[in-house]
Amino acid sequence: MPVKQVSGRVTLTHAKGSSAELLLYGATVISWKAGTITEPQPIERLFVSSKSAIDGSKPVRGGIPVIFPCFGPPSHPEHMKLAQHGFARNEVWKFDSIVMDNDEGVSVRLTLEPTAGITAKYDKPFHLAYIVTLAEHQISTDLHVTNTSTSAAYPPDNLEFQALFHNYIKAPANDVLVFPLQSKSYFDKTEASEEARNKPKVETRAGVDVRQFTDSVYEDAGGKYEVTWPGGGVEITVRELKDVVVWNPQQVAGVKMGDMEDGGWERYVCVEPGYVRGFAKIEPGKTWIGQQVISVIHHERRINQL
Ligand code: TA6
Repeated sequence: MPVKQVSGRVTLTHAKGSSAELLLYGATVISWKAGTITEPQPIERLFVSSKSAIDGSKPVRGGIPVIFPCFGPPSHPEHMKLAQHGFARNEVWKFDSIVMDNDEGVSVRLTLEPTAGITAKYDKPFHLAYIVTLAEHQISTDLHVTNTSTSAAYPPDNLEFQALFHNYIKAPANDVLVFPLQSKSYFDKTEASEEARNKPKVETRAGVDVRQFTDSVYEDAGGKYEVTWPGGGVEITVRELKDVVVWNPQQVAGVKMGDMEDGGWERYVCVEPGYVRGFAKIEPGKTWIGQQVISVIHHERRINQL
């Protein structure tokens, strides 16, 4: 049964053995298992903390949380009643349809529309559709944001938002390299002062490691990333998601997170494609689509050793 729905969970199974599982809560992918050409046995590719809530009581600490309409603490006037990272990751989405179900891939569509709870803190008209597609060696997630305003006012009733896929990639964190980010401009959120956090830096490393507490927001980062470690890795390619965040709390910040399993920071790196510097804007009736494709890397690629 390539698509199964059981009590708020959707499971996708590909004919070649890969699988994915997502919660209707937050449309959060909580598992993606895939093998490689040389090692075809599917293995878990995402990290979910064993202390994470997955009962809908709070956002999942792991998997692929969907971030909308704001990234981080809200800064846009229309977002000021929202929690960090917006509401998409902690609302229950509707299962809309099976989009594809063949040897090429298994794909499902979830939707989210304003509820009374959302409208109480965010009164802009919107429609979200989230399409998750599983293939033999890759998973893709597409977020469609539609401005459903029917206003003919001038200036137009634009929808202004940020969006990001908060990927927790399962990896030996201290052996990870993320590239190519060299020469890209980034903002270092680990800096102590707000002034320093808002001052752009330039990445000098060919491969970015997360052996220290890392929380870097790369702007206009190129849209194709490799996350590698000895013996493994994934590649992420995107559409419309011009920025990318690299985050690992290490122990210094990880121990302060109540839902982070002991030493969890050693077992993942977050590489998060998004539109998070500035705001995407769509006019009434228009739709914006942000897409990522995460593919397993079949043959080890290491641009430099640690
Ligand atoms: O994407 C990195 C980040 O913004 C970090 O600053 C850290 O806050 C992380 O997200 C997790 O945020 P959360 O709200 O899920 O605890």
